[in-house]
Amino acid sequence: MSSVEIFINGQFYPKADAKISVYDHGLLYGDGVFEGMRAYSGNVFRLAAHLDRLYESAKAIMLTIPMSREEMADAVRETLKHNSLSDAYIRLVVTRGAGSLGIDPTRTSNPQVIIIADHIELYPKELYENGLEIITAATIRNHPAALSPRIKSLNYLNNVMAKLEGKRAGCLEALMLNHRGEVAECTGDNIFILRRGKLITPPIDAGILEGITRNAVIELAQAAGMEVQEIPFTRYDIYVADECFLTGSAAEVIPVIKLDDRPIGDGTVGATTRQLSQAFHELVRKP
Ligand code: PXG
Repeated sequence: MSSVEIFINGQFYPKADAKISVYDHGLLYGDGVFEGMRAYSGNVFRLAAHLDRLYESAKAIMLTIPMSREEMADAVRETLKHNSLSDAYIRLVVTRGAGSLGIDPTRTSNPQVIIIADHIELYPKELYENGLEIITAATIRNHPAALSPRIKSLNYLNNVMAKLEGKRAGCLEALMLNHRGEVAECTGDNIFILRRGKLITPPIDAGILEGITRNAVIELAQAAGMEVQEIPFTRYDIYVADECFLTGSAAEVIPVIKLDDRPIGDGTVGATTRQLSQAFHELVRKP
């Protein structure tokens, strides 16, 4: 694979030389924010929505991003161009910067802006055809009063722990419940179920990340005449659902055929899931 060059604070560095300080609070405390997005045929899918979320996440943690939104959008496109990539996964990271060894974020200087454009394959291709099996993790999603799940922060340890639970149970993704025991989302993907012809997904106040893929799929479903409900539900509703799928920038739309060893519907990929997945792939390639 050709060598990737990484954007750090306005300059490009070969992957092996792309480094930041070990005193950076992003490393020491997970103090920073990030975005994961995709480019299709040279266009970054919903770049403006990703930048809205990035700047809002930063505002929520009182981190001032040292670039305007326009400069950031240009930097993202420049990173793709610099690496001659038209279909890619883009990871944008803003850390609090290097400081003292104490937590105090006011003693840091120079937030670091890092943009990586590379390829990602989250799940093997056959799982998009055959569907994923997931389990419910015992680790719950962050309590919204502790750290809002709406902030896409570098502090992903609760999702990492849930992912590990999934892996140890032989699953590539895990379902996370919220502090009320309702379905929230998976470790890096939002969740949808289809039941009696209605598409259902947890509301934002269930304590989830407002996924950009989620929002695109809701729009596609509504445009296709489906009824979409953003309402709280529990695992029971997944056990008795007709179909289930996950959405995310990295995962795109991936079917789920089993939760906690119970087949969902007839245990195969459903027609609506296929329809929405296809509609999503058409949407992202629209100029
Ligand atoms: N929920 C969470 C907790 C996420 O981190 C999504 C939903 C989907 O959001 P978008 O906007 O992408 O539709 C995410 C984002 C990974 C990985 O390796 C996944 C994400 C971010 C970083 C890494 O699985 N997903």
